[in-house]
Order: sequence, then structure tokens, then C-alpha cells
Amino acid sequence: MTHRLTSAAHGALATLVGVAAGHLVAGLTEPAASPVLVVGSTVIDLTPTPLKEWAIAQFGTHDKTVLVGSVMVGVIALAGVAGLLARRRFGYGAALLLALVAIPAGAALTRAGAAPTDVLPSIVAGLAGVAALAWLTRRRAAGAAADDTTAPSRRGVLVAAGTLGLAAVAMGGAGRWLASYRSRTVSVDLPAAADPAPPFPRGLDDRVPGVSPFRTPTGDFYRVDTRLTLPIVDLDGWSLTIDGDVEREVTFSFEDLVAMPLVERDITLTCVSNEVGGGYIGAARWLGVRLTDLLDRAGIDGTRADQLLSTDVDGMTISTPLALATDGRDAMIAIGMNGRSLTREHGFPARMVVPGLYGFVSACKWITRITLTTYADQEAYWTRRDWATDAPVKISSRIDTPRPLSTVDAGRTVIGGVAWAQHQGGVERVEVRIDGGPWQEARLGPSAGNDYWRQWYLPWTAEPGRHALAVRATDGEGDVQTAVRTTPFPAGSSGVQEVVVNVR
Ligand SMILES: Nc1nc2c(c(=O)[nH]1)N[C@H]1C(S)=C(S)[C@@H](COP(=O)(O)O)O[C@H]1N2
Ligand SMILES: [Mo]
Repeated sequence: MTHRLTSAAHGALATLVGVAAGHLVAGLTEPAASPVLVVGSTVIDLTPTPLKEWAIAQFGTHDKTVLVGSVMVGVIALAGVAGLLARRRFGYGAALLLALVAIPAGAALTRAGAAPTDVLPSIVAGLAGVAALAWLTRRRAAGAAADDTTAPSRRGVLVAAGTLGLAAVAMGGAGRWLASYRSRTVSVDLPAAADPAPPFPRGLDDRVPGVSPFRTPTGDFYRVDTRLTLPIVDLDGWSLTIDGDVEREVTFSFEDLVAMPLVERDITLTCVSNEVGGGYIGAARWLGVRLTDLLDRAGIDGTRADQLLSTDVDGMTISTPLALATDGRDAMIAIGMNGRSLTREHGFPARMVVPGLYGFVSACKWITRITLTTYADQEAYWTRRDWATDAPVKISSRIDTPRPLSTVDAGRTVIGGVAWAQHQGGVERVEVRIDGGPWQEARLGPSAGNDYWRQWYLPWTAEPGRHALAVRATDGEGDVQTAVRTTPFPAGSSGVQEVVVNVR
């Protein structure tokens, strides 16, 4: 029994060494091609939409950690089997390890934007894994031949295992460090906007503790994308091409964009996967080139296109309705966020921003191509997964304070939060309902335009006991946030948030 366990452990250890060696090579070449990560990404792409939504709801922003963890557990289980096989006959175990490696190798070569060299980390993982397994097996055989129970041989096996374990940790750590070092944010100097945003009003930030800051600091801005690693984009090699059904294909370098008249706008970005009351929303000041200025260079007057199909540096695609993107709203290719160039997390060097549309149909990060096409001809990533193509942000509101299920002291306190109705005349009114009573009008913070969220608060004299607080917003067109609940799929959640708090 213990022998079996040892064999399985050796298989697992050898595989960890392989995975770590692959991670190190990926850190030097293409981080996204790291064996575990590339399998994880493939799982993300293949997961049916309902299951993906369930995972996001269950694990929130930890969904990717859970995913990578599950892949690792699966790999180690199979690796244990390889260890057991190797005990019978080394060739069997080695063959299983190599077969295992075929999975990331295939995934790396078939992922969007793959280069032939992306198979390297998997090859190295396979070779390192088999070599480690051979070493452990040989050590063990030597020990067994001497005498199963003699201390020195057993110590020899333990030393070998310990050495390999340390090597795995060192290689894995080095790969991780390399990937994050190479994708670190380097700020680029950007010129001032030719068309600046109005002065940013002072929000309720310090007057109503607990309310979301009026402008979300870039480091706190939510991040949603299908990636497990950040792309490493080299500014000199980067360009943005507009092609498809246009008069002439045009390509812009980063310098070309910077040399064009820049606009600056305050825009709130929302993810379609945001549940009512959720955190997948952020508000920032964006700097960029008007999308229509770029489209005019390509000439789209006679186009038959109804879709802008954006492609990122790795081949990920995002669709945007052409009519909405060019209807006069401040759609732009942004190169700056909150006074700096974009961070890697948020799309460096350039991304699309279209006020009023959920991010998955507007906000392509790491953008490198915009193709004018039709929905009938070409389907973007989420269109293939049955999400809506025309997805305006739904009017919604959130209670930031008091926190759900928190305990607050009785007496004078304040209920506060944010509300948004991007591009629908902004937020006109916010109302709060306490314990099912009448809707009471809350006080609004300042406005930074109709494409930006609004802070709100309502003073409250809290009586001891349990209380249910609800909030709803009304937009500038008079539309009231509906209480009818819908799921994020396929066009965004709706409903009214209700939180329960204890007052003592
Ligand atoms: N290339 C790329 N762009 C992308 C995505 C993605 O997965 N890949 N996700 C989109 C989604 S669903 C949203 S909500 C926004 C989020 O932008 P943020 O991460 O800067 O907040 O980016 C959009 N742009
Ligand atoms: Mo999203």
C-alpha cells in the first residue's frame, strides 16, 4: 500500500516538475502557452454559457483560481496514475505523461492567435516530467535493490524528491515572476485632450462614508475578460487596422493615434455579468480618439456592414452594433484612463469604449483590428455563445452602505450608493424603500454627465431590529428601474436590490 502511494506521489511530483518547467519556458516565451493555463483557457472557451454563469455567480472574481485549481487537481490525479504505471513498467508511466502533455500542446497550437513556438512549454513539460519520473524510479530501484528498509537508500529517495520539489517551486515561481514582469504596466506620456472633459465635480466621497468613490481608482477598477494571463504587447509592434467593407483599409500606429485630436470623457463601464447589486462596474475618465474619426479615414459611407467586429492581439473577438457606435455618442478608441496610459489589465495600449453598451459588446481591450462586417457573415466570441448582440446597459442602482447583513448602531446614519443609466439621460432620481414602506426620494450627488454614474444617499434614523432596504433609480427619460428579475444572460440582469441589516 505505502509502495503504491509512493509510486503515485512520484508520478505527481514528476508531473509538477514538468508543469513548472513548462511554466518557466512560457514565462520566457508566451505566458498564455503555459501548460496548465492553456488548458484552463480552453476549458473557459469550451464551457457552455449556463455553467460559466453559474461559476461566475458561485465564485465571483475567484472563478479563474477555482478553474486553474481544478485543472491542477485533475492533472495531479492522472499523474498519480502515471506513477503507478511506471512502477509496473517505466515505459507505461512515461507514455501516459507524454499523452497528458499532448492536451496542452494541442490547446496551445489551436488557441486563437497561436504561434508555432507556443508548443515549446508543453514539450519541455513532457521532457522534464519524464526525466524526473525516470530519476525517481531509478533512485527507488537502487534503494530497493540495496535493501528496502535501509535508512540511507530511503533517505536518498527523500532527498531526490525534496530536490525535485524545490526545483518545481523555483521554476514555477520564476515563470510567474517573468510573466508578470514582462506584462508590468509602463506608463506612456500622452498629450492633453483637444476636446477635454468638463472639470470633474467633487463627489460625495468624503461626506458619505462607505459610498463608492465618484471616480473608480484604476487599481480598483473591475476586470473581466477571458484571459488567464495578460498579453505582452510591444508598443512599437502594435497597430490598429480598420478593414472589411470599407473604402480603404487603414492602419494606425500608436503614434498616429496620439497625433490625432484626442477627446476626454467621463464614462461608466458595466459588465453584462453584473448581478443586481454587484461589483462589475467602474467609472473612469477616458482619453482617446473618436471612433468616427478613425472610421472616416477608412470611409464607411457606402458600407453594407451592421457590425464592428473588433479583434484583440490574441484573436479574441467582440461585436458592436455599427449604428449605435456611430450615432453621435462618445464612442472612442481609448489610450488613456484616469490621467495615465491604459494599464495592461485594462487594455494597453488601446481599447474601445462605447457609452451605454455593456463591455462585452463594446469594450474590446488590447484591440488591434476593427472589421466592418455583418452579423450574418461573422460571429464574435460571445455571439457564438448565444449572448445578445444589441445590449444597452440596463438602468440600475446599488446600495454600498450599510453592507448587506451588517450590524449598525441605532440612531442617525445614512444609506448610500451609486446608480446608473448610461446614455439614457443619466440618473434623474433614486428612491429608497425601508421595510416595504413608501419609496423615499434620496439625495443625489453631482452629475458628471449622462454616461456616468451618480452617487446618492438618504439620511436614516435607524431603530433597533432587522431592516430591509431596497433601492431603485429613474433615468432621464422617466423610465423606472424594473423590479422584474432577469439573469445576466443573455442581455444583462434586472431587478431591485434589497439588503437586510441589523440595527442595535
Ligand atoms: N480582448 C478582450 N476585451 C474585452 C474582454 C475580453 O475578454 N477580451 N472582455 C470584455 C468585457 S465582458 C468587459 S465587461 C470589459 C471589461 O473591461 P475592464 O476589464 O477594463 O473593466 O472588457 C471587455 N473587453
Ligand atoms: Mo462583461
